[in-house]
Amino acid sequence: MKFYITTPLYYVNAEPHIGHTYTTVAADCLARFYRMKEWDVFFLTGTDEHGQKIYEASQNEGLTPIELADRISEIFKNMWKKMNISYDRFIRTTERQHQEVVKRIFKILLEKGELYKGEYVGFYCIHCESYVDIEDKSKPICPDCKRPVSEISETSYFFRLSKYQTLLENIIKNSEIVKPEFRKNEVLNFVKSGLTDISITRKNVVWGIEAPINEKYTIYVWFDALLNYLSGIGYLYDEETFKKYWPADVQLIGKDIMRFHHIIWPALLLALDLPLPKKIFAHGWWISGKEKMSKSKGNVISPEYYINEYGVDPFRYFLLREIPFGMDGEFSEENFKKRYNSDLVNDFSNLLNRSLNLIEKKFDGYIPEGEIDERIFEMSDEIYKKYSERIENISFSESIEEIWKLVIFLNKYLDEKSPWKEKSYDVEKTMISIFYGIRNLLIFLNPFIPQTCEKVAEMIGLEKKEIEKFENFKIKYSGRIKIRKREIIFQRKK
Ligand code: ME8
Repeated sequence: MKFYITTPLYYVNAEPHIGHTYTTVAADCLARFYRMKEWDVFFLTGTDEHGQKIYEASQNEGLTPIELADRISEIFKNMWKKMNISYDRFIRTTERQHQEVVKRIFKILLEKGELYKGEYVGFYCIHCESYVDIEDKSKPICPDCKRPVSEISETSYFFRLSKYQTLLENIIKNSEIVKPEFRKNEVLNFVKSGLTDISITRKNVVWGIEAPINEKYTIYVWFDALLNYLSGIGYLYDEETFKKYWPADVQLIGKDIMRFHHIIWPALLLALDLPLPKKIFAHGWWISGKEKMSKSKGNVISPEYYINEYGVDPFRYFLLREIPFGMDGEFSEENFKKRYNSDLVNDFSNLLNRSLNLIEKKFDGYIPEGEIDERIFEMSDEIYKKYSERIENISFSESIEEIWKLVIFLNKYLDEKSPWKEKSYDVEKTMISIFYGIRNLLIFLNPFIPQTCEKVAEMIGLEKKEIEKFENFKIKYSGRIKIRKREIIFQRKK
């Protein structure tokens, strides 16, 4: 089985913020989940580097566009390294190979009659890199970001988007392509309201891929950027890889870029006679101070603070646990701290401390051998089924809730059996069962908080590879296992 997952390509006009880390951590969690099922996974992310917006940002910083792109794409890569993002490829739209693919696709579409030359008269929002309809022409403001827009009147090549209206309507209605489900109507209504052909070349934008024709045009940045999902896995130059992974299984995006992904993108694929992605999931926004986070509003929360103050894994955990994936959520330190102290410190870290402490005191650090309470395995089995279902449905928070049933069970089990009391009985059985319960937790939580799981595995005397496959949660070890060292994984924050 294969699993191809993508994130949007982030613009290089600004450094990564919490919103970018959100989509990327979510994609990473899915990629890790499917790798643990031993599927052949390809995880693509990268940066979107052309267009007016980047050009202007570079001018403001006194750099050339490629200098800015080099600098910011490096910052994205470093951030992903810090956050343990296990991408298979980081694509930059300024790469030669990607540019060649975009040019070839342009030519193919031109030859197929999917493109035609016309005149574009209308408005353009540089911030959204989007052609926009303006209600009040005396005050030309972008309907989405509310910034002033510029008027354009120029010849251009158009893509016949309108031709796909009925086909798209049927596809959206009858497939899983628009996710979550509650977004379907919104997209359908937009399609039904009428699609117009879109201009995909620009005359006066210098920072873009040159159109492969005898006139001087650059290619519209969204046409260029969307095609990364094809060029990133070898379309038109490595057919074997492309055949292996296309169509994409899950494409993650924020709800801000749904129209590009749920309408223009499938139409381009239809025009190229390519199969459509299985799911394009639009998640909600992190809000800060009641508004969507963005650099220009000055309400951007930097991931660095949370990584330094709490650690990478608590940050990953919070992003995926706090809010159901399709919904918006307020990002605040207060909420973060609450979640951190209750789930990671009280429930998880305390379970580890109490258990390892006992094993050390009562058994000299050796995991006792003997009978295991079968409920641990029965429960793990059931949890794994539900957890898998939920994660396959891209419901991260709900899937963690399932895993947490085991955390709660183990804490309760420990309380009930009270192996620290003088007169407790079944101490061996209790502790060996707790050990296997913890082992299974590490397996289940591995896609979410990989660094922590690896560290705890090492602490309890296991190898990293033993928690890297879901199959392993059924295994019972033979031979003695000794705890290696003990440390407090998560410290309470005041
Ligand atoms: O749109 N909350 O790039 P971009 C949640 N280059 N997610 C957020 C967010 C927030 N407040 N802010 C940003 C582009 N995101 C194009 C994409 S794809 C071919 C081209 C995330 O840098 C979310 O995934 O503006 C959103 O869709 C993406 O960052 C936009 O990143």
